[in-house]
Amino acid sequence: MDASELVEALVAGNRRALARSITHVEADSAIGREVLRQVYPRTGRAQTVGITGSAGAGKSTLVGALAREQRKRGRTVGIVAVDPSSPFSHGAILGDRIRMQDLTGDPGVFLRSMASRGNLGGLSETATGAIDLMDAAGFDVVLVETVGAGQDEVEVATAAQTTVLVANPGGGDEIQSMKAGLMEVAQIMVVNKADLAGADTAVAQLRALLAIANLQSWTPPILKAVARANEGIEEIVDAIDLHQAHVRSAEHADAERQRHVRGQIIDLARAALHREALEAAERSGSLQALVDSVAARERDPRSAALELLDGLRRSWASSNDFDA
Ligand SMILES: Nc1nc2c(ncn2[C@@H]2O[C@H](COP(=O)(O)OP(=O)(O)OP(=O)(O)O)[C@@H](O)[C@H]2O)c(=O)[nH]1
Ligand SMILES: [Mg+2]
Repeated sequence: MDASELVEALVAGNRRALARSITHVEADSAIGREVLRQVYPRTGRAQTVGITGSAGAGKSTLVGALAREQRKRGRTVGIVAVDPSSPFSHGAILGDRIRMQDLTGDPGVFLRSMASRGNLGGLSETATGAIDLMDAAGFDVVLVETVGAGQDEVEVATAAQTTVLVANPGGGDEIQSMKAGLMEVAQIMVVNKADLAGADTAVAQLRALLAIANLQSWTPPILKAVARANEGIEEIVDAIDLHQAHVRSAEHADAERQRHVRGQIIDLARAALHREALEAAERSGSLQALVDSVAARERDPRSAALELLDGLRRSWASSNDFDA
């Protein structure tokens, strides 16, 4: 099937076409790029929700619980689980399959696990693409889970309209080390595992971080949940609905749309630039030469980085086919 046929089929609700399109996007194939181009005008209907937070915070359990609550509310759900390519995540994918087993038999749910493409590909590229495809395929809600590892946390925050940050009690040090900037990219805070001691302390720490964040027109609620026991889930879905109403309200829609799209463009450009730079460096062998020279202390790393960029600019100027 070519791109137009894939788009036509996935918009009509064909699951196989959706799955194939996501595979193309994952591979960053020409068809994948064309499908994304054609599909974009048909997006914007779904609630897109990113679930981020550190490893083991309970994101998958929460995604499962949120999906079940959304199904109770009569909404169809697409789920994108993004795992880093580590041995740890293979276990996680298996665990997720078990946690979400009941969901996979539900025709109103479409679950897709994707591996992030290591350092060559941005999570933002694949996740944003998969979200758009599920949106265009007509799912009412699209949930994206990601293991938040520094940069990726911010990236997934631009992939979805509503980002839920999952923290845990006893994660005090971790919460303290979170940057206020992270507060600015999450619109809902959840202290999961509130059955464990210290949940209120974690809430207070998050509140203190929020107090110094540079917030715009939306103040993130801080909610407690026990995802494993299905507690606090309705409140989270209510909060997601409220935030979605906010971003779609006549008063805020334009500004929110601009904010979201601006972040997406910058993240996608950064990911493309990162990939281009690495590919060009590996192709020309210039990276290895610079590595050797910095390792021998003939150059400093900063000069080497600037030289690498110079080389990249020259290759763009001569090839004239920068096609990100
Ligand atoms: N006590 C308690 N444990 C929970 C709760 N929610 C999830 N867990 C447990 O925490 C562990 C990790 O849960 P996951 O849902 O896999 O967490 P995750 O954030 O998706 O983990 P990774 O994807 O591997 O980063 C599992 O053993 C869950 O059963 C909760 O509310 N309370
Ligand atoms: Mg998980």
